[in-house]
Amino acid sequence: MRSSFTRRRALAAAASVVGAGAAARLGQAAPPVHHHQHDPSAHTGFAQGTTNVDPKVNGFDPTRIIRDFDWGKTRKLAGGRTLREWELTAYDKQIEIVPGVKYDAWTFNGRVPGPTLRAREGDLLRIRFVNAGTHPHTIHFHGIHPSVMDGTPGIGEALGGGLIGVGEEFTYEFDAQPFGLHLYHCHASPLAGHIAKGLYGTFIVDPKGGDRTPHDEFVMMMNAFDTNFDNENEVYAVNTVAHYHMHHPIRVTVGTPVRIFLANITEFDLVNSFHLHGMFFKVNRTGTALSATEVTDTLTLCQGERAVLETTFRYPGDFMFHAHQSEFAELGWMGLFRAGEARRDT
Ligand SMILES: [Cu+2]
Repeated sequence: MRSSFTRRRALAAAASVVGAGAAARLGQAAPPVHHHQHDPSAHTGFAQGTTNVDPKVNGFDPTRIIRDFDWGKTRKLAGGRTLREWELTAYDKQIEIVPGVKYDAWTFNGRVPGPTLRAREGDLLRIRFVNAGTHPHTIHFHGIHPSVMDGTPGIGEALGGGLIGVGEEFTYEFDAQPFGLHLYHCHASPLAGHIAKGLYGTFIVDPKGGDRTPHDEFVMMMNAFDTNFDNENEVYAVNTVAHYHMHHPIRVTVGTPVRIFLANITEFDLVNSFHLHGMFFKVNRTGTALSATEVTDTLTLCQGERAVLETTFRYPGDFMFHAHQSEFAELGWMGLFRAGEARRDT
């Protein structure tokens, strides 16, 4: 069944300012209206006066996902090396991406994005992939690895790799290298379709010899949804739920360094971008160096590109972040950081 939630109608809804009215116009049940009299986030266009998707509906909470780093199950191998293991199961699941708008997603472990896998450079990684979905899939990891472990259809199939059929499984095994901010995603054909359905996640390799300096860390996948399958996105977000962090600002502390692992997994639009209000940030493209290459307040990433951003909020209050393509922002890709003063214990 084709969804009636088109880009044109979504934009018209966004322009109407009040989300509850927008939902009604789209023929969806209008969500209850909350008036945030003392909430500075109330002055923010589309998000104003609406509630957002209840995390219980999806079984995952964007506020948790943004800080959820999965280090896997570990054990020491002979010689002292760390083996890190995960299990990723692909299965179909309907998710809610805007209040009242459902999307028939394909997920890793029931989430979009999938778990954020995190390792240290030089670890041995083992990822057991089970295809419990309705189409053949793969997991293609970015990074350095043998070809059979690449998760590309037609490559390494004699050794069990390549396309993994429905009901089949395969265990990917490779070294964690190089350090940086990588992706994993299904590489089955048609590629854009399999990625856009939700089969992706972030894969972080920390540099050997200790962690990066401690920061309050967030993972943000800039993603989008083509709800009527016309190869054009109707909904944009970070980590899936449109406007989620307009309603649930990301709490940060003035003076505490912040690190954002930012990835662009958007299909059907060539570029996406990240703009932060009231602050500048340091940029480290692909996270493969320890020093910044750029200081800016707006970063553009092509499909599949990512960057590590670092900053420290200097003033308390709300600071918006959003795609600098206004259209994407209005269709869901905007949120707020809420910076609070550090607690002073006397
Ligand atoms: Cu797939």
